[in-house]
Amino acid sequence: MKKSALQQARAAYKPQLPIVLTGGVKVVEGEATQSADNQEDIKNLFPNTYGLPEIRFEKVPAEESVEPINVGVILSGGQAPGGHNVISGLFDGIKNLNKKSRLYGFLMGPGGLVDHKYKELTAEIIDEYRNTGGFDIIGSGRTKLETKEQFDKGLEILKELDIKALVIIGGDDSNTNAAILAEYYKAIGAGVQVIGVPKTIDGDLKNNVIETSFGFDTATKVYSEVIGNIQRDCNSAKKYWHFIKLMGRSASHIALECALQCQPNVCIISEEVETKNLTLDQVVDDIADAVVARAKDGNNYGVVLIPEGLIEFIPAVKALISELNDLLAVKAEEFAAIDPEKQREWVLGQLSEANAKTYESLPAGVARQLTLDRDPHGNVQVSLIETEKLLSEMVGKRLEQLAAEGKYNGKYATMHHFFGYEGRCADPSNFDANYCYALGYTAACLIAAGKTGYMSSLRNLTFAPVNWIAGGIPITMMMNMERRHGEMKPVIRKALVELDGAPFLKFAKERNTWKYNTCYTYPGPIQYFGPSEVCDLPSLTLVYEQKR
Ligand code: FBP
Repeated sequence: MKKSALQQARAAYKPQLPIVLTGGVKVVEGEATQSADNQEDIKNLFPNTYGLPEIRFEKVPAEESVEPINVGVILSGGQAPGGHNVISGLFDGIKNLNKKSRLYGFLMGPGGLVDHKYKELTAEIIDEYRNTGGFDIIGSGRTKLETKEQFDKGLEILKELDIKALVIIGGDDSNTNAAILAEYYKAIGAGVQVIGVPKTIDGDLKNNVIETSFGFDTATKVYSEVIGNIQRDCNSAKKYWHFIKLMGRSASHIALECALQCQPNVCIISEEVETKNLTLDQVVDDIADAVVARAKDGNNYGVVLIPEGLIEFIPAVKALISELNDLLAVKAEEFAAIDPEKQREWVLGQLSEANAKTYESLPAGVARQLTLDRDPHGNVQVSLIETEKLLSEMVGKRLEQLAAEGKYNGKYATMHHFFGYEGRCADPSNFDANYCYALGYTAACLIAAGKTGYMSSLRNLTFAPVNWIAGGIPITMMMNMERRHGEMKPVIRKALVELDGAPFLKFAKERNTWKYNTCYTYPGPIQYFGPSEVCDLPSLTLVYEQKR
């Protein structure tokens, strides 16, 4: 692989480990835990891994004779900056236990375990990927691990390679499956531990014990850089309204973080739209209000941030998606057999009156997207819906009406952007490089401590990495029951933006000033070398959440 100058220099970066992980560790157990909700149901479904205590590591002198251990690792779901550092931290962690320990990577996601596709990750391979973005060391995939056949098939290869522990690096759905796998292997006495690592740029795998998921920091810095650049361009030419859709399937954490970093004119937060029961027209009116007010001051330009999940949070659309999910769960084959030209009509005939009305009111392309292409976890593929165009066109129509009523006489020219994929494989920021390496190293310590059904955890993340607290959180602690594919299932509860949380309150306090004035900030590119106050900044979301 030909390496860029930055890649070569960055390869030498030494992630900082929490001080507690720099020798041997001892396990300190906390209180027994409970699931986030539906305790009885979760307890019944996870009899062997429910109620485990939270654990934290304390530093002790390094042990001398630990047996070598073979470990497997899987990257699951969407890419997130820092995955390679999780794997290098895990590798160094198990080699530190015993040089003869071996690490096997299953290829292209959970499917690699089921299909027995793997490669051994040697020191030479690992060294090629330290501090780099991407998941290309072993690839990733979205195969859902859920059936006993898959688990048993996986166990065959784990036994063949004498693997005693499997680390699943994934988001909420993948870690849910990690918990189910851990429970199953424990129940049948398979002798394989399963450890999860919290990954996703979306930032929605967090709670009061998992402070953030890895990749969020880097991805939002990449998006904020380009949003800042667009703002400066727009403030120079003063002739376009830029509609920027930002990735983040459900939660609006990415949009909120970018808004805090860049101070755009408008940023929509899906969770607020849902809570206030807003219609699409009301969202459009809010943006049109900014366009009209700024035009009065001669400012026919601005920037609007739109979270990609918005469409699903508009209450009427949410109700529609929920009915479509149930419908397609039972009639998927019937739907697939229908001539695509007639599918719209068929769907309209199946829906309740209210949902049929919503379905009919949506542009045909958006409505169609809602009936198609669920990912293997049943999620609507919102990144394929062009919400930024939908909104800018609706705002244009509203402005025409206002102009006809003599209430607007500005110019309205638009540009559209979608920032998502370009942030998912960036070289990890110092924060993510350190966090990921420590997550991987902590996973090795959890394995050495014989734990299963735990998620690797680092806390105190706004402090310097040496002060981070390392440990493990039982995955069942984050679970509740939710309706999926028409059935109640145990899942990790997704963390949405909290409207009474510090990051949103900060945004809500400032947003009207940003809306009518031009208060853009320009974060610039991620810095890997230079002063700590520039290179080591955590996300503003974390800073406000942990304000001390
Ligand atoms: P994960 O939840 O697996 O981390 O994926 C997040 C994400 O990047 C979403 O923000 C986005 O909607 C989705 O993946 C896109 O999926 P795909 O990579 O399959 O196009």
